[in-house]
Amino acid sequence: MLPKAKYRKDYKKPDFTISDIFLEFRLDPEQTKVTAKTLVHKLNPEATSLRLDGHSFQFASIKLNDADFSNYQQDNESLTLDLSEMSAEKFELEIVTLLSPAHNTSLQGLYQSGDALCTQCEAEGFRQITYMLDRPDVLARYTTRIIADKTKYPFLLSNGNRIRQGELDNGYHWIEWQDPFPKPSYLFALVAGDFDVLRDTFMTKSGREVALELYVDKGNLDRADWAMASLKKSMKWDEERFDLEYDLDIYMIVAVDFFNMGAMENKGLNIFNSKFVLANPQTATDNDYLDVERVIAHEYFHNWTGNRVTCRDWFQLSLKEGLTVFRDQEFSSDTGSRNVNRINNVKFLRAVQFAEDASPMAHPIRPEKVIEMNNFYTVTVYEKGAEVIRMIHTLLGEEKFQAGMKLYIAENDGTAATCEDFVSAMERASGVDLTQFRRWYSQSGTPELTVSDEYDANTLTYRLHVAQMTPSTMDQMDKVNLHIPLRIALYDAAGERQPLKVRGEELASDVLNVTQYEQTFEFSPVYKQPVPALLCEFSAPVKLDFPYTNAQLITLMKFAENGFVRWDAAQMLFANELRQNLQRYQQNQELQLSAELIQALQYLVENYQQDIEVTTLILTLPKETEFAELFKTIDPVGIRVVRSFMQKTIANTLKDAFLRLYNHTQTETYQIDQQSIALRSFNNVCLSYLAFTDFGNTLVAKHYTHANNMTDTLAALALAVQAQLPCRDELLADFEHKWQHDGLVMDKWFAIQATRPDENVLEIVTHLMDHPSFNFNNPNRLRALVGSFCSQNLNAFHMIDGSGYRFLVDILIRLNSSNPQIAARLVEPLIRFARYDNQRQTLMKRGLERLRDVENLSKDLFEKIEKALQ
Ligand code: B3K
Ligand code: ZN
Repeated sequence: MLPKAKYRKDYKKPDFTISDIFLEFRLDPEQTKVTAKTLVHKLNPEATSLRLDGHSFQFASIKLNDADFSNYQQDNESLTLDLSEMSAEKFELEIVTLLSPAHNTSLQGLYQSGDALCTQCEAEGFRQITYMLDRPDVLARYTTRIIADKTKYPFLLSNGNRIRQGELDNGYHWIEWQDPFPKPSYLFALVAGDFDVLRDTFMTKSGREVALELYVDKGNLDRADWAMASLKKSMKWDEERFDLEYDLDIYMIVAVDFFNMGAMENKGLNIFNSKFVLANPQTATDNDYLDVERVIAHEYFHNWTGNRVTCRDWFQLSLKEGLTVFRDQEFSSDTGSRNVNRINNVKFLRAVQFAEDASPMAHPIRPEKVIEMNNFYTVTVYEKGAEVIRMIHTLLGEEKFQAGMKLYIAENDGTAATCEDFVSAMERASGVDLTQFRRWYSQSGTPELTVSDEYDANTLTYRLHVAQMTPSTMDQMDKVNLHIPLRIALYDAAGERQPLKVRGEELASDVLNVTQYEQTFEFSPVYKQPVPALLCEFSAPVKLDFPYTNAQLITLMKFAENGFVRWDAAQMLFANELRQNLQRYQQNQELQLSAELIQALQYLVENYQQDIEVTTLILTLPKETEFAELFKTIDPVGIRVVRSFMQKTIANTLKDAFLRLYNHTQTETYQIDQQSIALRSFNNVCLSYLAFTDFGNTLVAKHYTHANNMTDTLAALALAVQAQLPCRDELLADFEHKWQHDGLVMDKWFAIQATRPDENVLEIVTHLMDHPSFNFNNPNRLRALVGSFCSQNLNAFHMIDGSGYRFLVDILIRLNSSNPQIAARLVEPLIRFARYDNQRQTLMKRGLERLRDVENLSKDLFEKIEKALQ
């Protein structure tokens, strides 16, 4: 039987709910016994049957009000109780199930990670533990008793407060936890194991002391401090900016090595992929540090946006994810560099979310139709979702936005809410009409803004003609016009900012409301022909088309007041160069960079001190995958050739300046603060060009040897490989020798190997799957090696002989049964065949057909393959 889709429009309130649940776990990796006692309430007096979700365990028994009960039907994913004889409004169920966590490679439900046992329940993992009304609008109070061998599992953790504990005679002990806050089953968590613990406290602004506990694998305490500091910083920031305070007496974070995603916000007991907890200067790069801080913050912020106010159904996922990403972005921007954060977020959105819109998986931030919910934890729901919240913030301003937040939380605290509840609160608290704006929730795709301008020197009038259009996506043919906030600024040709006036009156806001298919905005007086900065700070997640000349872009890049605008102008310049040269390449003509671009870069490099962060980001040549998004049909070979040409030409033209500044920006001691990170990044971007000059080998090898931190070590190693320098084998071997015991650090090495420009990279990657540090069941290893190869090494994955596709399909066939969630992540590059030439398309489709015919194809893969082959 083919998996069936669920539709948002079919939402129905549950007939029954569960107010209290008492769980007992007798833990054993081979066979864990779970007893679940629930207090069930009938909400719909007409209901005669109760369907509980559950699968992947052994069902042992069921009792209703303490009596054996056999009036039920069981299928692959549920148990349906016939309650036609039951008139009581309220009754108790007791269900016993048997699980084998050691053999649960799906990493959902209860599973083993290293020597520890842990859970992952979002979205629908709780039903792998026991039969349950496993839906987010059923909120229950949880009491959890955990019984386990005391030597193997000295720590037994669950949500809420520890209320009781005791010893048993056979070397076992038990602990009971109670969570005072009703919550949906997806926020349930349990961890058992032996750990090192970092303890601290946080005093909330109302004066409550919260115990903070961070659990890491034994021996890893020297990598835990940064995560703890990040947690305290997040708690403080949320009090200051959002006036939100933590609500339990304890907050625990556990780091585990086997985890499908980044982390999970379970109430009072976050479980993290160790990648987003562990950091010290020897093992983590600056970016790792920032990622740890961001993810710790994100999960903490969920306590209010996600846990206290949760989602009514999974179609509303962006209600908590979009909002929480917006909050973590604001946290990073308030406590670090706003420019760097905005630029990196936009880079990511353009390269990854725009690509999703152009793929078979296109969906609105609030999807209409889902087969496997895990497939919708996407950049669209998360990052575009955050952009939608950011647009509301732009339209309302901080003060009204915060008033909207207050109202939203006051109205929905302790309940399961919808996106509509959020928008409606924002609207009522601010008085701003969001009727048309709501379409962002239901329309998928990347809108395109086509802008042209017109200057009348006689009347001193400047006009911007703006047209909007959202191209059809695979899920949605017809599109409507959206409410798009378009932030602008005007400069003159010398880079001087011009005021925005309409008939002499200065505008109160620099945001234009684009609401129609075509609109003209008129400004006067404007004394000189302006250079418009459009979509400043990326005020909406759209593509912009304006016929800029290179000279105009260079003016903006040099002189715009806003760092984002300067960076964005540079992106357009690079894009123009790439497009022109790709054309030359495809027509067998000689490649060349414009003198204008070279001069502009020269100017930037010489003046780097004006804004070292933005300069670094401008100099960071877009990745092949970023360039690829400029084209409807992607030429992986051409993009590699042209990008590499650009890299080498810039390097060799500006090498003297790069060398001087490289030498000038060396740092001695490693410090992790905004300024030091900025300096290191600049230093490393200089090196990234120098690597492609004739002294590349010497410099890169020296950089590696002298490095006293992972940022520099890794920069050198990656460059040695990318520039194919003679030192690379030695450096690769050195790194391997030093870190082979540590999978997390080795992931960096695997990723560098996977993205090698070498001809025989597939052979290398295939061999590395037998490397002692590789583990097929560990998602981090798979993402580092297989994921990087297929999604980042465009040239090799799309090899015209189809070898890259065959490699991936073979792996996916294995993963289909061991970890379907990861399989469905890794299949992404393959379902995007429509973006390639016919020959590649045929090969890619053949791969997908081979997958489709696999026996017991998971829902996860089925959903994506069906959409792609449709
Ligand atoms: N809410 C979790 C993600 C759960 C993923 C389920 N497949 C992490 C987060 O977004 O904070
Ligand atoms: Zn989240």
